[in-house]
Amino acid sequence: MAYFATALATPNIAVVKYWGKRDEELMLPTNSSLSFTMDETLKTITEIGFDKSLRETSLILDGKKIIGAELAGINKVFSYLHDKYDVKMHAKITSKNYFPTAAGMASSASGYAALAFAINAALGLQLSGKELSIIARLGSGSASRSVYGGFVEWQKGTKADGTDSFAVQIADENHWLQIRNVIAIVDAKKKKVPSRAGMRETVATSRLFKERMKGMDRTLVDMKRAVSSKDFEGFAKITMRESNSMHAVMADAKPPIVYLNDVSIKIIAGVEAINKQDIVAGYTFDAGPNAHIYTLDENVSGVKKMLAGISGIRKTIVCRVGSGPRILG
Ligand code: 2P0
Repeated sequence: MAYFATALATPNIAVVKYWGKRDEELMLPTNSSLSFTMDETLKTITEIGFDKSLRETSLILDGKKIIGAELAGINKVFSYLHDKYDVKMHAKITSKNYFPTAAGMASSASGYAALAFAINAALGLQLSGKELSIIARLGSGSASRSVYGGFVEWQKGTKADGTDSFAVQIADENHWLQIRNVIAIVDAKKKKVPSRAGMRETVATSRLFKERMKGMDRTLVDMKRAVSSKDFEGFAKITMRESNSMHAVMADAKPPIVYLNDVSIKIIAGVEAINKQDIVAGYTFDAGPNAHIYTLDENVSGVKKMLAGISGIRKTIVCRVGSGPRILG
C-alpha cells in the first residue's frame, strides 16, 4: 500500500526578523517574528510517496539526491511523525524549487511548508494549522510561517518542548491588497555564513543582541498595529529599523557576520532618497545581500526606476502577498 500527495508552498519574507535560537534541536526562537507569505512567483512543489516496503526516507531536491547531514531536517520531521502519530513508513520525497534563475534566495521555508502539507495529505492526518506549523518548524524555523498565506506571526512560545512555538495568521492575503515586495537580486560572490551558524555565533557573542531582545515585544506590537490599520508609513519605518537592528547584531558578533554588500548599501541609500518627501518604500534584508523592498502598487514603478540607477543588480522580481500552501494532487 502506498500513499501519495503533491503540495505547493511559497517563501515568506519577515518584517520582524527571527535571528537567534533558544533551542537548536527543536528550532525554538529567542523572539517572535512576523512575515508576509509571497505569491507563487517563487514556489516549491513537493511530491511524497509513503510505502511500507521502503527501508529509508529519501529526498531528491532539484534533481539531486540529498545525503548525510543535509537530511537532518527531514529526519527530525520523520522522527516527530513516528513519535507523535505512530507513522512507521518511510517515504520518497521529490522537491523542486521554481525560483527565477539566479534568484539566490533561501528555499527552506517553502520547502518544509510544502513537505508538511504533502505529508498531511498523503497520510490523511487532518492536522491543524498549528500542527503543520510545528512540523515545518522542525525542518527550518522560518518554514513555520509559510504554512499560512497573508501576514503571519511565529509565536516564540516559552515551553521547553516547543508545543507553544508555532505560527498564527494575523491577516489574510486580501487584507492589504496593495502591498508589493520588489526583490532586487544582487550579485553575490562571497560564500555566506549559513543562517544557522550565524544565529549561533550572534547569540553567543553579541552584547548588542541582548539589547535587541529587550525591544522585540514592543516592535511586534507596533508592527501588528501598523499592518492592521494599513499604516504604510509606520509599517515601512519599523521594517527598515528591524532589518538594520538584525544586521547590527550580526556585525556585533565575533567574528563579525556581514551579509550586506556595497550594492545593498546603495539600495538602502536609494530607498532613503525616494522616501525624502513621503515614505513610499521600506527595505529589508535577510542573510544575504538581496533587497526586499516593500511598497504599495502605485509606487512599484518608482522603486524600480530607483533600482535601475544602481549597478550590480542582476534582476528585479515583484511579488504580491500569497494565499499559502495548497495540495495539487
Ligand atoms: C527570518 N531568516 O525571519 C530570518 C531573517 C534570515 C534572516 O529565518 O536555522 O532558514 O533553518 O531555522 O529559518 C533564515 O533562517 O534558519 C531566516 P533555520 P532559517 O526569515
